[in-house]
Amino acid sequence: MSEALLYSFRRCPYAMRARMALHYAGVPVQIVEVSLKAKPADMLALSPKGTVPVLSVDGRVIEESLEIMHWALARHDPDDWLLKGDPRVLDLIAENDQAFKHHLNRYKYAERYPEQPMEHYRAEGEVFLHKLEGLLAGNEYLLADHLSLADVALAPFVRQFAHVDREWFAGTEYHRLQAWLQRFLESPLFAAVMAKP
Ligand SMILES: N[C@@H](CCC(=O)N[C@@H](CS)C(=O)NCC(=O)O)C(=O)O
Repeated sequence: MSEALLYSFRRCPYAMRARMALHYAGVPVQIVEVSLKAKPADMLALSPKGTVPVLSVDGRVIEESLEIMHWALARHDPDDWLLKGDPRVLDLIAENDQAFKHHLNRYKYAERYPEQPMEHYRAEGEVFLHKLEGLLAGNEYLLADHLSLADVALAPFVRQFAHVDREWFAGTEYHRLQAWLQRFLESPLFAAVMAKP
């Protein structure tokens, strides 16, 4: 394998999850930090859709974060992040990437969606938080007693939701989710991919 190149943006939740999977799988990768306002021409030549992350490896271009994660785990998945193909993993990620992400955007940028007050969008997003809280009643992580692809794919988005109004999140009843997020934020894995270049 030639050295992989990842076009990334440090604070992008999709790029974060791709970086975490690559790091966990031990894939040597050169990270190119991109300005979303001035994307490099070589990145756009590889991936005209213009979103990060983009992985270029062995003549192949992978331009979806979830696909990058799967590519990395197919190489090396020592702790069974894939949970032996448990379909709940992809179902949960789909719910995150579709409905929850939709509500998160409206909550985070509520001033752009004046049809409803911010609290409305937050309440819509909370349906997912409530579900995650329920999942954590059964195990320490979302779907198992160890980290899985679901935790890693979702956590950057739950982090964003929590950080829109940290005081509000800290005051909610989602105690298991708060602890889960805190563990994630303090993990060596997250620290490794958030280190400033
Ligand atoms: N479905 C894509 C979504 C990636 C995405 O939307 N990334 C954002 C940054 S967080 C982006 O690059 N947006 C383009 C822009 O802001 O110009 C994936 O999973 O990789």
